[in-house]
Amino acid sequence: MISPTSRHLANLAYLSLGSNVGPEHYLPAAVEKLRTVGDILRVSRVWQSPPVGYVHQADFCNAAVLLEVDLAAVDLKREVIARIESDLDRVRDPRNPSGPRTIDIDIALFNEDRISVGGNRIPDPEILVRPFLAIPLAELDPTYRHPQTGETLHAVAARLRPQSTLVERGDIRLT
Ligand code: PH2
Ligand code: MG
Ligand code: MG
Repeated sequence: MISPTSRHLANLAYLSLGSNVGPEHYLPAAVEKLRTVGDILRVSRVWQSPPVGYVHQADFCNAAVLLEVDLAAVDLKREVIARIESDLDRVRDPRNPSGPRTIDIDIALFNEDRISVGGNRIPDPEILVRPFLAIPLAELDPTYRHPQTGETLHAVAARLRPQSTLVERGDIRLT
């Protein structure tokens, strides 16, 4: 249930999107669904890179969306994102939680909050080490300062870019 106290908040959710099954379809479809939830203020370009972690799967396409919502982070995750992921054919394999997915939507940053939602930390600690997270997020707001390190997203992305193999997928447009 969506908690009533969260209704009148204007929150900024910085979402990281990933797909390695039908990304040409599922990334734009996810943005269309997010439009019904709040105001989309910015969207990044789409970037392709090899899978990190479980490597025996297709390359990922990653992007980021800045969404203004009247929801607490926990409700955004549990009610809205979970529903959108399942509407978009996300199937979870309990034996391989890092396996292929049509769509993955993670709350990477939420205002300047430092919180935990369903076992996931916000800010997502991986922002500081994964180009596929930092580079799209920096396109949303390069001046945003990481709540724990004070580093701007622009600086994080610039630091990670030399070691990254991201290739722009200009054929997938989210705007
Ligand atoms: N997501 C994962 C595991 N590995 N690799 C890339 N390149 N992009 C992702 O979004 C990604 C991944 C689990 O969420
Ligand atoms: Mg993820
Ligand atoms: Mg996820």
